Amino acid sequence: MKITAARVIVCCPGRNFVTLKVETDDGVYGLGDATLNGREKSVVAYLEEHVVPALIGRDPAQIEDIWQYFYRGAYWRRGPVTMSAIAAVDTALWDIKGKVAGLPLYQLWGGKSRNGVMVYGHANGKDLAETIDEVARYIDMGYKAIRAQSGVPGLASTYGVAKDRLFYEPADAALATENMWSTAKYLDFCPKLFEALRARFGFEHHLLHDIHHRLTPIEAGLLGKSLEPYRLFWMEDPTPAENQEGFRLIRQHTVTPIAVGEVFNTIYDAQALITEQLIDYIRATIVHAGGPTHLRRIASLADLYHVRTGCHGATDLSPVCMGTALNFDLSVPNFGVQEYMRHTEETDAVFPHAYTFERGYMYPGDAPGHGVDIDEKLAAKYPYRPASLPVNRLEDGAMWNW
Ligand code: EZ4
Ligand code: CO
Repeated sequence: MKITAARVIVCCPGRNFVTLKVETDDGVYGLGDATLNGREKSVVAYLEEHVVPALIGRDPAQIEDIWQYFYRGAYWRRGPVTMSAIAAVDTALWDIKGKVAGLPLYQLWGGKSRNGVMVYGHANGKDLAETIDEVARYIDMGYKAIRAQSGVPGLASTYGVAKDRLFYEPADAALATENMWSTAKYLDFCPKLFEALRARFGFEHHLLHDIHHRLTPIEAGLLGKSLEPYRLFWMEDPTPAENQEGFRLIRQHTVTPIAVGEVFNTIYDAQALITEQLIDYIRATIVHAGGPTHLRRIASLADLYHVRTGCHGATDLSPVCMGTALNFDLSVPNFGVQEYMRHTEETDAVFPHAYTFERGYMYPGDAPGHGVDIDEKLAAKYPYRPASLPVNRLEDGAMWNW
């Protein structure tokens, strides 16, 4: 069997997606997600200029060798653009292997370690009262785990508060929107939010919260400590993780569990965090961390240190990524939870998929491969639209982390 063609498909059914389609001489094809929010075209160029020409003629069954070829062989290792491109190839090759075998990917990865994949949804509101109502709505929809984000009094806007009820898309303008941030206002408000949520709903549901890289380690220690009575499932990205040692300081001060890694692209980004048990959940996912081949390696390392998986699953990760992640989640022994932000109807129509949601759990389905396809005719009706993630400034105008 040989790879005869590989094409990059860019479409925007509500938001931009980059998809790699790898075709073979016996008619089987595989799909991989290559979407990098706000930087889509750089991955398209990397794939088209540097990856696709080297793929043609290779045996698609040689997944590990092809992964190593594009990782080691590039000389310039790692980075989100390179690793998203490698992930797309890797995902497409696993998809082909599954289709050839007639098996869903979780079967190739050792079978089911659980019956279903617990997912968390995003409840968010412009203020405390609206956020409480939204959490109630997610409980009604059957979710067992719910992330709560709220507008902060005194801040015009913040991360995680959607304009639309069920869908959240932060990449809103061709040139980045500027937001304003105040750590003091946030630290004052955040514990009040979770106090109110536990007072109203009790402790039956898992509650999660995303800090989105906005605190210093010592501030994160303080917040984690003040949230302890409300027993969060996790606090996410308390501080930027380039400095992995910074998490030692957070750990000295709080037992609120920590999840990190949605922006990671290799195992080295999490090496100290995992081996020193500085985090509880690793959020790296298929598309930005080198595909299933590399993510499974990260999960194996994490398993040695009691770190569980909590794959990123925002709307900018395409259904192809979601279907692959669900196969990974079902099979991996140290799974924790899977993020699930619903895609729009337009996106779901462009990417017909086997996965389903039922009472707080998701199931990848039993279609061979990852179980997600693309309707190319429909995709062509939604051309690419430039969109960037926002940036953040402090009240004095200094740049901050968004
Ligand atoms: O801001 O995926 O936990 N989820 C998140 C996301 C990220 C976006 C960035 O593209 O932090 O909402
Ligand atoms: Co996040």
